[in-house]
Amino acid sequence: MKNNIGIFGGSFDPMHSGHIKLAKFLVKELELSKLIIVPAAMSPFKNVSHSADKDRLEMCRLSLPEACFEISDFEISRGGVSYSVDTVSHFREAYPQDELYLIIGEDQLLIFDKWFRWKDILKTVTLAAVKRNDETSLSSLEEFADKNLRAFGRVVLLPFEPLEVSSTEIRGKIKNGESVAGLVSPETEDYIIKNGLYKNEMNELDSIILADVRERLSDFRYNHSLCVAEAARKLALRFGGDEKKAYTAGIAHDILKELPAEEAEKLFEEAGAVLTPLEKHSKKLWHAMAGEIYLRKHYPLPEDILSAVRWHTTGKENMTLLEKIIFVADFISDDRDYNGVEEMRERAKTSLELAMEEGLRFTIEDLSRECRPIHPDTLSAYNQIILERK
Ligand code: DGI
Ligand code: FE
Ligand code: FE
Repeated sequence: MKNNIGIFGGSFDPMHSGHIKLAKFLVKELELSKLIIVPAAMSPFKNVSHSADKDRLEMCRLSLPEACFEISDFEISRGGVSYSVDTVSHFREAYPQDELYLIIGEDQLLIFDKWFRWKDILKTVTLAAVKRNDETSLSSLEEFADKNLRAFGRVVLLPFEPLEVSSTEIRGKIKNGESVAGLVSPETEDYIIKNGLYKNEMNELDSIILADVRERLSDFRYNHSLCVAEAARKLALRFGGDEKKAYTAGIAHDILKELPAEEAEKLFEEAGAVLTPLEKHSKKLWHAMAGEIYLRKHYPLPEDILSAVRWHTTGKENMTLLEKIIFVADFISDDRDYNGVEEMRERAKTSLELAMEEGLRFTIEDLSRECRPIHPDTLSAYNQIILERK
């Protein structure tokens, strides 16, 4: 006997009541013996995925436990971004005799002839487009399918009343500590809370800056930036600072660490920045100065974040809490493994000043041993801490 089988892809991050309602509707409407849910693989560096693959799969299972639903890790285990044509071919091989339906939204139907190898998709499966009950009339979609698609395969349109709920909304609520009862299955809600998913969601600006950092830095330094951000967030929590600002500053602090010297010079010139002879000589200091100029030019960041980036390498007199947090986070982040890092982490548990003192001494000793100049701001920061030490 020929069975009807549906293929329903998406990021499902997380699967919500709207997906569940649609999945159940599809089983009934298309008389499916099985609906295969295929969570998509996400590009790790674009930061579009908010929870781990295994969590998205598990939340799908928790949302649709009935036997007629199958949760497939096909796209996730292939890795990379999959083309639908590969996914439908895979299921066609698995079910050579059955009627396969690929579920898409009406917005996708209207651009379906732009999909990669769309004619092959139509050859392989029936397209089932879910249509909202709104202005776009069913007949105009039918007309579109007739004119552009049906010469190549079967297309059915399914009018459906969607729920007003989105994964973005759910992630936002979790992040703000609000309840998502009713928006996801109760089991999914438990799972989200138990595993702390979406709690520390990155905001939009952070993910844009992080993508920029990713492009500009080696894997090693990109990872360092993430570690500093995380360390800064924890320090902010410990010492009453702004966790979000600390995280953003951490991500951004070394953004220009690998910028070629000529480009840094151009930035200084453009911004009218005048460097002292010592600063001109010590190129290692440039990334903090250039970083501030670059970030100010490209992102709407508040002054306190910009200045935390500006002073993260030398420090200075009268540092703000956020400046101290970034300075110390740079020394104690998880990726650091120099001699004495453990003692530094211990110091940072009791006081930022204690850790700064040690970090500054470490830098001053190191530089003088190597006969390199010490920036006056580094000395001012150190002296102030020593003089004010209780
Ligand atoms: O960017 P990171 O490697 O994460 O760390 P950072 O921004 O603290 O940079 C460390 C480098 O900067 C290191 O090579 C020493 C140098 N540095 C820090 N303070 C001074 C300094 N160089 C000079 N000449 N004078 C300073 O006061
Ligand atoms: Fe740095
Ligand atoms: Fe750093």
